[in-house]
Amino acid sequence: METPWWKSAVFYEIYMPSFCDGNGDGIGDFAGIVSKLDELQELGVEGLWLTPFYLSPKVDNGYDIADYTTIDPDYGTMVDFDTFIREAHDRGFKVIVDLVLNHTSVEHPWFKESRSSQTNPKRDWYIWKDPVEGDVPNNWESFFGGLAWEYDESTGQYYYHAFAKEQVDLNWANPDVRTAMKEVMGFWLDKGINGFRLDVINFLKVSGEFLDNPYDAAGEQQHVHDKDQAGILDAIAEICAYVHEREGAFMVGEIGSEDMDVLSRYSGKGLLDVVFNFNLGSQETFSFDRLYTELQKMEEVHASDQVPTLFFSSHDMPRHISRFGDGNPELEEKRAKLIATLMLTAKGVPFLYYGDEIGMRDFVAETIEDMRDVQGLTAYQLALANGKSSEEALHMANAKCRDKSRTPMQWTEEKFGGFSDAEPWIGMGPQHRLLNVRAEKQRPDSIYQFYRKLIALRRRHPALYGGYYALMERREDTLLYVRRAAGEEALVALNFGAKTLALSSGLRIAGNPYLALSNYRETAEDFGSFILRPYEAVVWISETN
Ligand code: TEU
Ligand code: CA
Repeated sequence: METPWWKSAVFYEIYMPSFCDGNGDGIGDFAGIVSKLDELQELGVEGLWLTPFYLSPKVDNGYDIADYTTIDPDYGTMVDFDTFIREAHDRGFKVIVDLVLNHTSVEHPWFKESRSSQTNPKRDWYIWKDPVEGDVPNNWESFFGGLAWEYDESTGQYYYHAFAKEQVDLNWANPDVRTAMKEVMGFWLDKGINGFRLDVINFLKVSGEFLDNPYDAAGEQQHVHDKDQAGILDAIAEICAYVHEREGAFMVGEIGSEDMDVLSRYSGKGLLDVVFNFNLGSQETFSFDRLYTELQKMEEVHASDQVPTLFFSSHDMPRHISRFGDGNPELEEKRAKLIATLMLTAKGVPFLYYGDEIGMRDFVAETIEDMRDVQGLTAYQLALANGKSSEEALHMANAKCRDKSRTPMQWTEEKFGGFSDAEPWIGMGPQHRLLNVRAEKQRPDSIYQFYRKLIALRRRHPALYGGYYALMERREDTLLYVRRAAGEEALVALNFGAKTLALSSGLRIAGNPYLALSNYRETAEDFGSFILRPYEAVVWISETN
């Protein structure tokens, strides 16, 4: 059997409103993306993941869909979408689209019908419950803060929403919902897309008993009854069977779980191709011990037919360069290149987040008027309601706010970063006149140039994406692993610590290894006496026959 395309692809996440504005209204769109496809080809990525672009009131930037088969006018028209697909395919890209199956916008016609009366045929498409003693049905909390139940005056029942109250959870126990969603998936497959990124796919089912969720010692609610419920795999298997009928269609599921055993249930034969594992890349500050432990767990748990995912930033997470940063730009760049090397050469499917290739830094809202994210704004309102001052509330909101990594892509040193001629919908990231594609193309040792070299190297060497992988060992804060494919072997050494290490003793690699990549300018090219300097990343490769 031919190896599926996604096993060797480097994916690139495009946050729709922030990548490139083609019509000068300050919001990214399809025309803008098309104008940057050559740039992406130069970078070398192959899989493009687009965040939701469907008709939406955008309470949560499109993760609240009002019509699954219409393009939101902010992003263009269906003609623009078709042009994008054609232009992308002409350049050899694969396109995956982000689909939100768990919930719709309150403005979706299905919900409008559902809420119109208790006897409406679509009533059961959503999760409605009677009040219990004049109050909410149970204690379930929304992931954005506050309770997950909203009272509907006109019909006297509560509806369930795991996220914002404008994002209503569908009832996946109802077979009509499944059928409707399969039709949606078929619609986009017919349009030529190559797969889906499935939003919060482990949330599709909630416990039928609606028992209260417990709390941990710190008073945090544990989401025991509202995700990963019995029957969830049947629902996922049903949509996977449907999608996998199409040649090469790929499915990555977003599963938030700290438990690797839970995570690993969702992928494999008849199920999702891969799932996002947040535990590797989402640590708040950098810890090598934690990184090493997570890599070990990934090795132990993933069965042989399962492939992990590798990512350290996304539209829901602060950027890793800022999160792991210490204010020293030189060290931050070195560490970003270490992370890049790990992401692109360890076992797994890498997902690069737009802007990380130029070291874009996090944005922090200075006033509440600058804040856009519903999670941040909800935290602000809740803090005020709890009697906090507006200053304290802003501080608390910023801790939750996901705007940090959502600022416009920085193409040039111009006022709006070459993203748009008009004021963008969200503030510009810090230092954008310095950190941009144009400037970094001119600097030989920039993060951008490193990514370009690294991706090209990976494409040339199957050992770096396929074949054998062994997490060898750690020495101090250095991670070592070997990769092997027919005719070649690679050794990757990543020093996450500030100490210089002499490494040659005991390290073995077949053939005559040559230094294929380093994040330092001058590196000794003799494997026999190789030394790893602080924060150095190196890849040695040798031909073995
Ligand atoms: O994210 C789900 C999710 O788990 C996050 O919202 C997470 O709870 C939060 O970001 C923690 O800071 C997906 C999408 O990626 C996200 O953008 C959406 O807001 C969410 O689903 C609802 O559709
Ligand atoms: Ca636009």
